[in-house]
This record gives sequence, structure tokens and C-alpha cells, in this order.
Amino acid sequence: MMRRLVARCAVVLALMLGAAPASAEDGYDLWLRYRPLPAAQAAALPGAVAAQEQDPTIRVAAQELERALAGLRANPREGGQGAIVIGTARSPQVAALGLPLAGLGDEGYLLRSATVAGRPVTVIAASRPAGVLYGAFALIRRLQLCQPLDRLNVTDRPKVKLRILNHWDNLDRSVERGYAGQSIWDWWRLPDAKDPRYIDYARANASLGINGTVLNNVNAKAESLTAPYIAKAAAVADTLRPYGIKVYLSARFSAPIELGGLKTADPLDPAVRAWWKAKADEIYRTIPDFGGFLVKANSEGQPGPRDYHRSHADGANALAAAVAPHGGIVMWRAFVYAETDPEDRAKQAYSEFKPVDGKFADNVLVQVKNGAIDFQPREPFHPLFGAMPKTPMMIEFQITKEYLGFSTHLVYLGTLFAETLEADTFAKGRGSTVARVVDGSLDGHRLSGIAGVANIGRDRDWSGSTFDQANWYAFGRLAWNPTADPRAIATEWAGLTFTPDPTFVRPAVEMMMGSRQAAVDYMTPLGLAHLMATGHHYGPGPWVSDLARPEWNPTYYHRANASGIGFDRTRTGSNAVAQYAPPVARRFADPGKTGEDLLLWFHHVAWDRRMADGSTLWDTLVRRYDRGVTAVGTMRRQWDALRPHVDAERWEQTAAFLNVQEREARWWRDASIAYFQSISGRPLPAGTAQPEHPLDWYKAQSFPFAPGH
Ligand code: BDP
Repeated sequence: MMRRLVARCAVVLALMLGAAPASAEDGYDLWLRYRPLPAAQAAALPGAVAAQEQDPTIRVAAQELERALAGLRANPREGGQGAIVIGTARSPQVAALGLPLAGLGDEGYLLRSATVAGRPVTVIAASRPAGVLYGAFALIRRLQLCQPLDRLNVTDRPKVKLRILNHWDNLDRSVERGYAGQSIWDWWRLPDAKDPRYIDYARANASLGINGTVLNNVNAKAESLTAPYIAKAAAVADTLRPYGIKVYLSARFSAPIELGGLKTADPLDPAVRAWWKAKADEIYRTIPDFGGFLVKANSEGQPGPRDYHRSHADGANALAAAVAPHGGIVMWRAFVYAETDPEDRAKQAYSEFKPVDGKFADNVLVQVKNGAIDFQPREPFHPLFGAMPKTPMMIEFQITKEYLGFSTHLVYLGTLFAETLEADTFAKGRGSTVARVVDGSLDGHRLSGIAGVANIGRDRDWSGSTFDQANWYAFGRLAWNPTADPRAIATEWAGLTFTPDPTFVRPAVEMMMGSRQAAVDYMTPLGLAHLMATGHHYGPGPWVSDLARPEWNPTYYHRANASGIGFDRTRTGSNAVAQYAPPVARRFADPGKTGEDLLLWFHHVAWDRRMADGSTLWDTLVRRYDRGVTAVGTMRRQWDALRPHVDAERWEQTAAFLNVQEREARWWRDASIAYFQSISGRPLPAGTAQPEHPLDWYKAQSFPFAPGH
């Protein structure tokens, strides 16, 4: 039924596109485009929005609905089929309907078709205004996708409490690992001038259910906690507040020394604790609903409690005590590894954090990257998930594609996010998925959270490419519901961002769904990781072995030698497998059961070892690289075929980027094969092309001006 209706909407859209070429779009409107529907659908649109409450969030919900209705009608006389009634039980109109609002929590909503005074209405009801706003965006999605409003009966609420973007944005507007231009936060002109973009940023995030944002880089400057910068953050908070979005700040652990003139930042020192308390009081005087702090401590040179021989729990609790009276929280990152520690880097966070499970204050969440190394194209789930049952564990994904081709490679991350969330930790037997650790249901936590390192910048299209908008979108939708299906999310996004026409959506979604595996294949196949060039992390550098810290070198990770390749993380190696629950550990310890996707993550495998299909590891490795390059060529041709459905500006940009991606996929493949062949000494399998250049050519490439570094 639904499919038929979508198709009907789309066929008419396609006819419209045929009649007049699609007009240019620059991507600014993201998935909130509100372009006119075909006349038949526009005629069925509700006519008015009825809101009775004087509340800023309900006001923006009503405005958004009106804006959508106005945009979806080609002509203002269209539509008018009943009203949309929105509100909480404080609205007499809503209260009179006697709807079951009690189970919706602070952010859930329901959508209902109802009759009021003999007239059909669509109701968006919630127990709190934020739910009304989320319900409004859910209804708008339906309108945009031409889904029917009659017999509507939808109830939804987020499974995760904190759904947060992490901006790695610096105070000078540069963005660490940002590939979409400068930071949107104009710190210099704030607080007096508020860029209207902040409102569109809030709308986009609220449409996904994102309810928090950390404004500054985890590699934080103490200055962001000074009075002028607190005032600037407050101006942003004022703009975002009606949209249900709280502001958080990254805190530099040594700020008591740098700003407070103290001799120490020891978290157990009373003067240090008093400084944090006074600082928190100061922030809350200006930002009464301030969310709290995100902290990167004792990681990659950042100061932290270990500098004073204190634990991460001691550090986190000092800040947590300061924000607790105000209802604030601390997100303490577990991304730690030390140059002084010769242990396998993949093991260090677990070794450091597992022993302090149960020692954190109850307003602390430990924020753990999806994998144990660093946002690589593919990693097994982090062993800390399931290993700290007494602590709320927040997952951190990277939406910005630091290791996945920046903004010029089309890589849909919905599948990457879902792969981790679906992984079973076996912490409490089968079904103990990472999603259940993260949403708090496995261990019954009150707090739960998902963070995504934002890919947002000042580029007109926000994310640097149209398809990178899908990664922001998928993050938000999965943060709301970590068991959502990445294919359904891609389908929804493509329908909203381009057209719901299935002749467009189906192939576009196919491209998206295969794109992450393609990148894995041409960059780091079979469980390899961290093979990128130094610093900027752009392009291949598997030969790099001369960096100061061993675990910064790609050779540390792939360990290729004359006999084979891969990192032995079994008992004969680092035994990182032992950090997983026994059923998982057994699977990862057995090269026959690990699965090809993670094989070289856990095992050092002989070049001549036979794989499941009988070919040698070496031949399989080369073929994986080829498969990745071929897949990008297929994507480029699929996109060519979609040209009639897409406006010129967005089509051309994507086509240009796919050319870049195809060229760079080949570069990754050729450089990697040239290097690994110099070590394996084996011939390429029959029918495969030689690298275009000799190895030294690849080694000589340099990119001093790559973005994001
Ligand atoms: C790495 C990035 C670095 C970040 C670090 C982190 O290369 O820029 O500061 O992660 O997450 O992936 O702290």
C-alpha cells in the first residue's frame, strides 16, 4: 500500500521533471527541501496548523509545519484538507482527545488521524514540547515522501537519551578533520552577531532528533572556558534551545592551571575541585541548561589525571561533582594510548578503563570509539562495550570521513554504524549487542548516549558533498533508534534529498549500500587498518615506518614480512582477543572463524594460506583491491544513469567527485599492491594489472595543503 502511494507520487514527480528540467540546487536545504508536490498530492495536504500553547518549542514546530506546507504546495490555493493539531496535554484541544501520552517520555510523540467537530484532523501530540517538535518533523517526512495521512497511528520515542554531535572546531574557525570548509561557529563575531545558519543547523538536527552539541574540539583550548567565550557559547545555546538542543563544551583538563593560576590540576586537590565548581557555577549562570563537559584526557599529549597518578575516574569525578548540582553530565573519552606503553594499542583503553568500572560518579558517561584503534574503514567493535556494566557507555562514531576519503569519496556510513551497533558482545549471553550496551538497556542505566564527530562546515551544502549529508542523517536516525535499518535510512534520505521516485531511489540506495565495502576494499581490505599517509591521513602510506611513536606507523599495524601479513592478536601475539567475552574471543582467535573481513586484524597470515575459495591470501588480497576499484567504476556509471533525475548542480558535483574517487581508489590499490608485493615477493594473480607507477613514485607523493590537518 505504502509502496504504491510512494510510487504514485514519484511518477508524477518524474513527469514534472520531464516537462521542465530540474532546477539547480546547492544542497543548502539538506533533506528539508519542501519542493512542490504534484497537484494531486498537494490537494490532499492539510490546510492549517493549530497550536494553542505559548511555548518556544511548540512555536518552532508550528512554524516548521507551515513552512513545509507552503513549500510543498506549488500554489497557495492548493490543499486545505483539514488541520494539523499539535501540542501537549496543556493544549485544551489536545487534552480533549484523551490520547495516551503518559508512556511517551520527554521526547516521544504520537501521530494520529482523528476527527474534531466532525472534521478530519491530523494530531501531533506529546507529553513535552520537544516531542511535539520531533513529531512535526516525522509528519513532514511523510508529507515529503507522499505517504498517506489517513488512518495515521504512529508512536515513537528515542531509545537513547543523549544524541550528540561533537564538533572538532577550533576557536580560529579551523576544523580538525573537517572537509567542508571553516567552522560554522563564528566565535569572533559572537555573541553579538548570530549567523542565521545557526537556526538552519538547529532545524536540521532537530529533524533527526539530535539533542546536544559539543561546540569545540576535544583537543580543547582553555580559553573556551573564559567569560567571553562562555558568553559566546550562551548566544549559540539561546538559538538552539527552542529546537531541544543543549550546548556542551570540551574542557581542557589543565584549565585550573592555565586560567586559574593554580600550581596543579590534580583532581583530588581541594583548590582544583573548588576551581571547577566555581567555573561550572559561572557557566550555569549564563547557560542555565548547559549540558556538561566532554573531556579528552591523557590522550595524544593532552593533560589528564594520569599526570598526577590519579585514575580516569578521579579525573572525571572532579568535573562531574562541579556540574552535578546543576544537572550536568561529563562525557569522558576512553580514547587513550600512551607512547610509554609497549602494549598493543588496541588493548590499552580496555586495560586502563575496565579496572575503574564502578568508580565513576553517576553523572559520568565513558565515551568509547566504535573500534579500539581509530575510526578505521573497518574495525571490530571496541572490547570495552559490554566490559563495564556499571558505567554508562556512550559510543562515538566519526561522521566526518577522516579515514574514508574526506568529502570527495562517496562512502555511506549508515552500514558502518549499524555493523558496530548490531555486533554481539555476548556480555550477558547472546543478544548483548553494542546497541543494547549503548542504549543502556543491557545494564539498566538511566543515562545513555551516542556521539558523532560532525562533518559540518561553512560549505554551502554543509557537509562538503551531497552524499556526505547522508552520513549526518544516518547518524541522527541511528542515534534515535540504534536498531534502525541503514538501508531504510538511505532510502528515506535519498527520497527526501532528491526525489522519492523509485527509479531514482533504488539504484541510488544500491550505490550507497555498497560504498563502504568498496572503500574498505580499495584502502584496507581483509581487516587491515591504519595504512594511511602521515598527518593529514590522505591517501596510502603502508610503507611508513619512521614516525616517533611505534603505533603511529602503518607498518606497526600490517606487520607484513616475507612470510605473511597481519597483526597477531591471539595468544601467540598480543592476545587482544582475550578482552572480548569468551564466545567472541574464541571466534576471533580462530582464523577459520574470524571471517575474511577481520582476518588480518586478528591474525598474521601466511601469504600462501588457502582461503575459503581455495585461492591464496596474497591473490585474495590483490583481488580485494581490484574489487574495490571496480565497485567505484560501477558507482560512477550508476550515477551517470541517474542524471535525468537530479538537478544539474548536485549531479555534476557528485559526478566530479566520483571521478576523483575512482582515480584515488586506483591510487590506493596500486600503491598498496606495489608496496606489499615488494615484501611478499609474489607475482600478481593472472589477469590483474600491474601498478601504474613504481613504488618510489607513490612514496614521493606529498600533500602539504590537505584540509582538516
Ligand atoms: C584521531 C584524529 C585526531 C583526533 C583524535 C581523537 O586524527 O585529529 O584528535 O582522533 O579522537 O582520529 O582525539
